[in-house]
Amino acid sequence: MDYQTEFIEFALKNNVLKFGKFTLKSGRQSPYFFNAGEFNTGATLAQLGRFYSAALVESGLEPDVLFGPAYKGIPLVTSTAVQLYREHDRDIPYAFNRKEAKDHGEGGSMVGAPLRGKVVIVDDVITAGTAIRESIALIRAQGAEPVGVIVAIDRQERGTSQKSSIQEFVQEYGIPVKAVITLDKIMEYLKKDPKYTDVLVDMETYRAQYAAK
Ligand code: OMP
Repeated sequence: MDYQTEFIEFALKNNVLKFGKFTLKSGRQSPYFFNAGEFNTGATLAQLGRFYSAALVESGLEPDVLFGPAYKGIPLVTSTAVQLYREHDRDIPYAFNRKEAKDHGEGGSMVGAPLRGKVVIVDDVITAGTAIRESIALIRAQGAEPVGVIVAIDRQERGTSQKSSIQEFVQEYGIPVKAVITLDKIMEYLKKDPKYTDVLVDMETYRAQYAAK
């Protein structure tokens, strides 16, 4: 089994990938939702880090530092760093931000390794791309260079044009985005199991309405 199929099964089993009615940050009504926050045990987080680290290695990116945007990116970047070391023998410093800048103690809004050199962002989902643009600005403000983004899922939805938000992002910034899985891959998987027949109808409708061309 390829690691993407393995990841879909893992996400379904842990109720991270869910079907129903969900309102997205963009306001779109989606028949599915991917909630990385549901990877909330030691075992699932360790496994999740394995998928992210596999995607990072496959991307060919060679970061000096990994960055996980608050809040959901924090456990993701941590487990990715751990598994990069354990599974791939690569010990890479990591950092994350606070949502509220601290004005006492060590101060500032960054925690962990200093952001310098080439930085790869580790995040959960890109839909419209708002969150990821904030991370780019944050990294540049520290004088470092964002060189790539690893996310769990590419929903392949239109941004402001006919292209997907990820395609728009890549074009605008020249920074590659690697997703462990895509909407196409999820649908391909669902097609193989009759129990998802109804879900697939809703997914097709949604894709017809919002998918990138
Ligand atoms: P954008 O800022 O529009 O790219 O949305 C990304 C954010 O949407 C993620 O960081 C999540 O908080 C949330 N999200 C999910 O977690 N899973 C989904 O399947 C869809 C969304 C979303 O609201 O679009």
